[in-house]
Amino acid sequence: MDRRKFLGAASALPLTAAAATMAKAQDKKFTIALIPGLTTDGFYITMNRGAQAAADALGVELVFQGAPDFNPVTQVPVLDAVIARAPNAILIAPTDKVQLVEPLKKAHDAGIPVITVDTFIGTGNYQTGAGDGDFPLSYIASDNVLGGKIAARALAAAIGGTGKVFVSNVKPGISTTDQREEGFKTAMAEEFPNITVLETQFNDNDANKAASQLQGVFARDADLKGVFGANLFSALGAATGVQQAGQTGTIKVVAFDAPVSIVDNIKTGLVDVAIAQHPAEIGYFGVVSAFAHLTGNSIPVSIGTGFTIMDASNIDDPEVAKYLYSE
Ligand code: T6T
Repeated sequence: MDRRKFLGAASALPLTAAAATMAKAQDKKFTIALIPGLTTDGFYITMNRGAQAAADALGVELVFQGAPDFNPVTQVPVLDAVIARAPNAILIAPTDKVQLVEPLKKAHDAGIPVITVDTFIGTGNYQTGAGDGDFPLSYIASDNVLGGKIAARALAAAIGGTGKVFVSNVKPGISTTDQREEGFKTAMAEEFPNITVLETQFNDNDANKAASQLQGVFARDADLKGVFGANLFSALGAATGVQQAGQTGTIKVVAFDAPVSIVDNIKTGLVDVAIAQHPAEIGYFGVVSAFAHLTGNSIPVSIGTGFTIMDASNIDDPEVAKYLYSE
């Protein structure tokens, strides 16, 4: 065979294989389930929007099914119901690192590929052969340790590098918010020796509880300078607490997440900085990754998505505002 013919034959092979895979993929309409941490959170609503965009582009049926609160007790029955319907793949934001391992193992044992989005189970290092929770194919999310460090630096700048602050957080056991707190405390300890981080307040994802906890901390430490709200409800609640205590602009607020209401909070000076995640991107790449796997392609074991930092100087810029979450 001359060289030209040989090259032609070699390049024809993968093309034929790819065409066959695509034809097969088109014959069969895949169903991919997306199970959020909870259904009524702008973060997951935006993730679903991104997932739907990818599903439309790929001709996939996307099912968004979740619980009304961020809790393994309500998420596991939803997961069981989804497994019973035998989708081709499951994308899930597990609400607890440990408590979702066994329930998700059932999906894996039933031959349903699992990809976790936003949060992880076990250590989050998948496909290593180590631990009970390494079976998901991929983890697609923000770098939450880095996000916590960004929050620490923003809060330190807002309070002039000295004084008392605390973290308003959801509850221990959630990979994302645990990592944000870890990143925040690491950066504070390493980079800001004149800042004291008071005890973390856990609010169970209840903004009202976060608001009263803020007031409780302020009642005990009247020289409180700032708070880091480690997710949407913690941040909104902490900001409300600051407002109710009449401390707008005096107690500085750095918020993780970017619901639409954060715009007003930034403009009135109640919130100094909001760290927006890119949930639409997480959903989009979740569906693309599941589809790639289902059509015989290998996929990365982790995909990191970025942040957009919002403050009074840029919040009116459409290139920034486009990262506000849907409602
Ligand atoms: O911060 C997000 C998400 O990343 C986290 O895992 C849980 O809380 C949110 O959904 C915001 O409410």
